[in-house]
Amino acid sequence: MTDLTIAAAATPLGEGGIGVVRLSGPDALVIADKIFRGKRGKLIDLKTFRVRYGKIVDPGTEKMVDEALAIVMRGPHSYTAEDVVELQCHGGVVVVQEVLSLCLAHGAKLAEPGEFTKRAFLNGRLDLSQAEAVIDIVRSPTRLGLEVAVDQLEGSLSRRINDLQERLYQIMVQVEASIDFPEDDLPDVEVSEIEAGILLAVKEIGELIATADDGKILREGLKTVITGKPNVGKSSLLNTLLDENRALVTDIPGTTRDTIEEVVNLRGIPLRLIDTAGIRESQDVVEQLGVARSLELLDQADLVLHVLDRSEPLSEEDFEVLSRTREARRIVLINKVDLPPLWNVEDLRDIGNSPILEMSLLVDRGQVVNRLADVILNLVGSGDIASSAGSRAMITRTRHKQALHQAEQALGESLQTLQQGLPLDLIAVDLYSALEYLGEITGETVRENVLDRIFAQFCIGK
Ligand SMILES: Nc1nc2c(ncn2[C@@H]2O[C@H](COP(=O)(O)OP(=O)(O)OP(=O)(O)O)[C@@H](O)[C@H]2O)c(=O)[nH]1
Ligand SMILES: [Mg+2]
Repeated sequence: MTDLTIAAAATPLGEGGIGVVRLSGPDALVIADKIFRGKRGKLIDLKTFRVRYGKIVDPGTEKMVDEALAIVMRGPHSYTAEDVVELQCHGGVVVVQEVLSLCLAHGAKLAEPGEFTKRAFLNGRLDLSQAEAVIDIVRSPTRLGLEVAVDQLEGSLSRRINDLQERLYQIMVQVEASIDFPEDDLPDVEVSEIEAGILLAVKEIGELIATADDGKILREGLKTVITGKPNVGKSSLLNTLLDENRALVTDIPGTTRDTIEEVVNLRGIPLRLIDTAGIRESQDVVEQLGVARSLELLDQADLVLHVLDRSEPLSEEDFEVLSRTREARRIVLINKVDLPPLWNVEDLRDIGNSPILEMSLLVDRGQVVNRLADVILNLVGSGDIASSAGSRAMITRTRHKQALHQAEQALGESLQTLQQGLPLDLIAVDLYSALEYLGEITGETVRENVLDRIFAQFCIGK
């Protein structure tokens, strides 16, 4: 527990119904009492989970700053497990800042990003995967993403990890018992029992890792880059999927020069759609920059939507981009089929097994969205993200996935040691590191710099 009391605005700075300033720490009530004048006495005398109406004043002059409600939540039953006071004032930029300044002037320290949640973790109220779920809840781009994050906050992942750890501990106990009494060689039954236990753990870790692709998509969205040469209909596609005229569409090739990014909710899957400048050789400096950026984005895409125009001859630019995205998860969209065709699907090269969709963004916009949604949902993740989310623990972060991979590897090594009949001390070492890697997920064994990185992603006041 720390002896510093922190304060921050818990609501975004802007106009709103209410604005909340939150205090947490041993002096939360004392500091609040310095600036809050309750109608019926001091907050320090108030029971936990009670609300009091009153005024916020500058104690030097007793001048009123705002009227407010004060909520008292005493530790350990509070968000941070410390004493917490939330001051609900009117939701305005200046008034919230004034109330916060008063808290800071009377003994509180300005909270760092994520510091409230970090305290909840350090005080043992949440484990690390649950603390991470808090920020995922705040940021979740769709309802499905929210469901997965809420499950994680509820401990779905923690329980799986704790369960795995518990069983590995038991194996460890068996192994260590036999190290302590080396004269009694381990009977064969016990060796095969240990082996079976480790194999089962490896299998379960593998199952968790297998959810990582879907999990990442639900948490972060699918980075979807729309590419193709100029004038094929890329911006028309963006507008169609968004159902609004977000990007400029003209019949002049080279209309889009900068990238445009928008999030679309496609049956629960968040697509981070990026419309890019059409790719071609250009003398125009601005357009060249746009093309360079398009190419860069192509390399980072989770999904590429390559648009082609069937009413214009295929060109080297078409083929260049097709060959560049050969390895990518890609859908080839043949547009403008309402116009007389100048080529056929057979004329395409470097298509691999990318699905092909023929369409007209001018004539059947409504159908395009549905057909494209079917193809995308088939192509990404497990193909059935929507129904698998919420029904099981999912891995949504690279950090968790890496820790699981490392645990898997350590267990793999312990199996080899076992199969080669090497001394059991060696297995103990591998089991121990597998346990440590699993502990990184829940935060048992995580290093301080990793913690700092995690909480730095939060906003101030969370
Ligand atoms: N006939 C026909 N015209 C279309 C279709 N889709 C788009 N267009 C037209 O094609 C032109 C170019 O469309 P955009 O969406 O601006 O193309 P773009 O690929 O974004 O072009 P750049 O930004 O220049 O790279 C516009 O005049 C659109 O109205 C289609 O299916 N059929
Ligand atoms: Mg465009």
